[in-house]
Amino acid sequence: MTSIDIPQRMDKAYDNAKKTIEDSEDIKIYSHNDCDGISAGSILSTVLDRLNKDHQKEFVSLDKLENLEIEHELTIFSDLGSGQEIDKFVKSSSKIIILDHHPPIRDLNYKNHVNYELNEINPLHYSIDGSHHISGGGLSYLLAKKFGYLDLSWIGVLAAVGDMQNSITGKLEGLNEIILQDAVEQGYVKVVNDLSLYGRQTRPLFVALSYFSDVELPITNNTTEAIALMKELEIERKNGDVSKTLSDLTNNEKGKLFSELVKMLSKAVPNKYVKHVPKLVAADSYEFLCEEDKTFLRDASEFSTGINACSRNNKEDIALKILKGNRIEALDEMEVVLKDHKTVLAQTIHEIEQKDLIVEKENIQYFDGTGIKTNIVGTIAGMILSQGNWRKPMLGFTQVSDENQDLKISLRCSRLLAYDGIHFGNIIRKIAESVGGSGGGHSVACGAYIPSNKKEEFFNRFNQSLDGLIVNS
Ligand SMILES: [Mn+2]
Repeated sequence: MTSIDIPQRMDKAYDNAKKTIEDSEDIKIYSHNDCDGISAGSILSTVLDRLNKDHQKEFVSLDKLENLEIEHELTIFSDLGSGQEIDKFVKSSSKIIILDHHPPIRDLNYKNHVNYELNEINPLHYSIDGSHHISGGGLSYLLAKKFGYLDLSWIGVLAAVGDMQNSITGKLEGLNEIILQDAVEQGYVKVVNDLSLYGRQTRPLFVALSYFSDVELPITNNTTEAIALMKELEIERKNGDVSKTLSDLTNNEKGKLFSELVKMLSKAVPNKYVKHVPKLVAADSYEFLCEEDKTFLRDASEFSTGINACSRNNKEDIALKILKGNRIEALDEMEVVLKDHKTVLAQTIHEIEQKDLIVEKENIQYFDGTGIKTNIVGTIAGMILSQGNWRKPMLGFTQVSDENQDLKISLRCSRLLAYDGIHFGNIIRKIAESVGGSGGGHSVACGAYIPSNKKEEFFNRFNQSLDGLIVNS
């Protein structure tokens, strides 16, 4: 049982939002076009479907929100809106609901001068952590809950995982616990404390092990070593003809693997990181009990990859159909998108390796990703980390678009650096702003936009700013 409560004033804001929705007929949802935002949009759209409310929905990137026209009676923003100057777009007759967990530019006492109806629900207004304690999808679920739709709670769990809200502690915490508790009580989700390896349901275990990249181990990028490790621990590689996945292991086997990984890691990391090692190896995972066993939909983390693949290829409609329950043609479509997405990622990584594009400085490493789409450069940075030096963050840059010469920069790093107290989201924001750009994000995954002629300056400043923080041997 969780002892977390929604702050009273926030709860009241939800009551008001419910009433506004009940009183409105012509509704538009703008939601962010990432896994969290698509989950949020699907929850809201499902609520409106059930209320027989006509509505339109659009998934947008943050920059597209700059020139918006608000024409509908009620506009709901989810997983975005708090950072935007909504006043510029509205009429006095507009009704606006914002459900966002990003840093807000307005506070609770904000008075708009257009006199429109604004109900902005943001956890940061109540000193609740918006990076780890509630996601955009979670905020949308809490609204659905006001209508009694507790069956949508699993999507709130998916949104939080897709938003990496559990990435530091390996658990869902804060208001996320309320959502998780609903999902567990309703029978939609099972929490499994498990090894922290990606691909629990679908990836052969020896492959999952070879992707371990927070620290470079003998098994990293080496399936032969991974297979040898399993043999040594007497863990069978196959079930009949099929490779075992993490979800096939007995608790005893998981225990042996956990101990061995902790041992290997403790030997491989500098002393100051040793205390953080167990957190690298174990974490809660979330299983969707209504999904078929051994499919990527069964595990929250793998499911979120499917949604992300759709979002990065502008196929939000497919993701939306899946989230609304279509498991027939939408699932086939998503599998195709996912497969193509993985092919593109593998090709791109191969190219970066072939061309030897990773540049290493004292405290950082980066690659020129010119030609890579802006929305996958972060994923690539995360995957390529295992080719570089895990002690340093990996950054990649690419041009924003043919029309816009600015650079999009993405950063990924080992979770050990975050456990050690480094928050790269804050650092990248500061450095980007110092060269006339903008940035932010999580401690282990973040990004920035900067003018292209400031590239050298940006990387130099970034490198310098980490003096003394990075173990760079
Ligand atoms: Mn979000």
